[in-house]
Amino acid sequence: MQLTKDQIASANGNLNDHEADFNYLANKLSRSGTDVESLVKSLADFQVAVPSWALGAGGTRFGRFSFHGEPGNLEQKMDDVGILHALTQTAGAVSLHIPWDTPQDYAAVKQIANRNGIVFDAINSNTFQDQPGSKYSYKHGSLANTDEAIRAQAVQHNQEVVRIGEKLGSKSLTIWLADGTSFPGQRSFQKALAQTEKSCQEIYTALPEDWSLLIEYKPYEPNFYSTVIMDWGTSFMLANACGDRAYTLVDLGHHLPNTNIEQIVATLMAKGKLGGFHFNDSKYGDDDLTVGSIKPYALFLIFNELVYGMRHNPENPNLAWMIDASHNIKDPLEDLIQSLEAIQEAYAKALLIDQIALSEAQLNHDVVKCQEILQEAYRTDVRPLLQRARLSRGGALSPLAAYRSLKVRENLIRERGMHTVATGL
Ligand code: LRH
Ligand code: MN
Repeated sequence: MQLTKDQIASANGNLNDHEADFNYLANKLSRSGTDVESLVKSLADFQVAVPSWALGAGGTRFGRFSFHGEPGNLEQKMDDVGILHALTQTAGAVSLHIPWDTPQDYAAVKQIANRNGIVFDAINSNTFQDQPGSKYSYKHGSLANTDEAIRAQAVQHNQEVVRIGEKLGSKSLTIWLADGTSFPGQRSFQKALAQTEKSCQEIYTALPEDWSLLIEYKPYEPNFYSTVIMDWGTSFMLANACGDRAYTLVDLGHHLPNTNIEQIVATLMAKGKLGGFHFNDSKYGDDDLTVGSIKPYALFLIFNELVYGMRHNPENPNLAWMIDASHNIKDPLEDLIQSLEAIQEAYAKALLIDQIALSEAQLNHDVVKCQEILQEAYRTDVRPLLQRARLSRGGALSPLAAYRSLKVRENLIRERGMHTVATGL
């Protein structure tokens, strides 16, 4: 299924209300010196990669409730990303996970990507599950395993994933390791870290010169006592041990409760080692919930550091913006539409922060004014700006309303049937 610009324009209907809301906001923002046109362009240019593993219903060990009309293969997943991009005009990339999404027909997959205006962002390896026919098991770890042959198998898998990514045009490899322990005494922390560092260096040195390595950290799950790459500091250390094109990837759900993630972001950008994000939200653990559904203010504060960093840390690379979510009860496409909207909203509000006034208030230790400057931006309803950015690229005034009025899910079920199951989590 594909959505045409005409279908979306008809779903948009009359734009008078949008015009009125936009003009009111644009006048208000222009009065305080905001360049509204360039802000709208920044939003329109901001593209987020959709995770290929989150286009079907997710689940937990307690159960999985199917969502009908799921994509049954990579080609259908690409079509679904195309639908998201047609509606939101901000989902112009996909992040694949191997072997869940190993292309069978590269030409067909690339043709669908081109047709939908989608590029291939970071590609993900998987050494947290055993593959049918694989010689060794990753039950006791992969890149950190005590057994050299198992580490070699895991390094080889990562190199194979890079070769797949090269054929598609990806330029970065994301490594997330489940490696760790569930009981004290189960492993030597130092040996596990040393072996992980050596394995990452082997993968890094085999990377094509124009590729980067993104090292994702996580404090726990599926191991519940220790994880080798447990926090930003360990990932940062490993990235430095690898080289200039190795960076830390921040998954918002991979932090212990009340962690100050915006400070981690500022620290990594200051050191030029922030490589990218997995956006989601969480209340307790790695809940992989809709972005901005639990802690929207925290997301805003993170984007404040990102906007500052993008202006003051030229040594930091262009960031890989990706979503990493799991949809246990919502329609996956509606959930992703909400996440894309929340990311755009946080970015727009952060762009409204008067950074000069903020620096001055910080210098004067005017703590109250610092908060007022942040919250003035946060309290601004920026949705007319997001709408304008989408409309400027032929997108939907309200992607969710258009998704429903165009009966996309019903059409997908008619095309694919009730029982297709998407690969992934
Ligand atoms: C681990 C993780 C990682 C992916 C997986 C699907 O929790 O965030 O990014 O490989 O989810
Ligand atoms: Mn992740």
